[in-house]
Amino acid sequence: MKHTRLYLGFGSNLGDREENIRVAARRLSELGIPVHPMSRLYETAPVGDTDQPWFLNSVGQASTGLTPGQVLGVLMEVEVDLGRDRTSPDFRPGGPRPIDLDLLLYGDLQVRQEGLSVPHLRLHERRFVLTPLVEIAPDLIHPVLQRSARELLRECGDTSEIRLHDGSRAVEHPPGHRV
Ligand code: PH2
Ligand code: MG
Ligand code: MG
Repeated sequence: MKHTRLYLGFGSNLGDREENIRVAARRLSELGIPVHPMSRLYETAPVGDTDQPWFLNSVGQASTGLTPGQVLGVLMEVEVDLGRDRTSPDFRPGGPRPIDLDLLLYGDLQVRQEGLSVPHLRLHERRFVLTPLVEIAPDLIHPVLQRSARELLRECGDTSEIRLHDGSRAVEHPPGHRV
């Protein structure tokens, strides 16, 4: 079976964020999307809807025989498994979530259709994606923009705060932001 290399974005800002990301990666591997390598975890200020807790973000590489549509199905299954509930009255698009799994890149594939956009539409605009991506794949070429991950990070206008997660649970957050 033909295998394709893909890149996944991991984000969490509710509950035990580190555990959520680790469990998600393990579940993905069990479901046919072995994630390796995975970047370190980054502590990132929320982008877009800023009235929510800080995120932990990471990016993982995987290789799979699954189609992009099948990958999306698996990502959604794991998100739901980990408590993501899009039907809850508390749910807001772009708002807080125990886990967010995004298909960033699927080989050199370019698709723009309802429910499936690869490369991810905002990948090049987000330091919380580009910083961990550069850590594991600095020379990766974005198939549409034709620039490496490293170049995209250098040219990215996003100035929101991001720092390496120190692995401890005693992380500082701005006043009013509880994890
Ligand atoms: N995800 C969002 C919206 N804003 N901000 C950060 N720092 N990290 C995220 O993963 C994130 C976000 C919607 O997917
Ligand atoms: Mg996302
Ligand atoms: Mg998402």
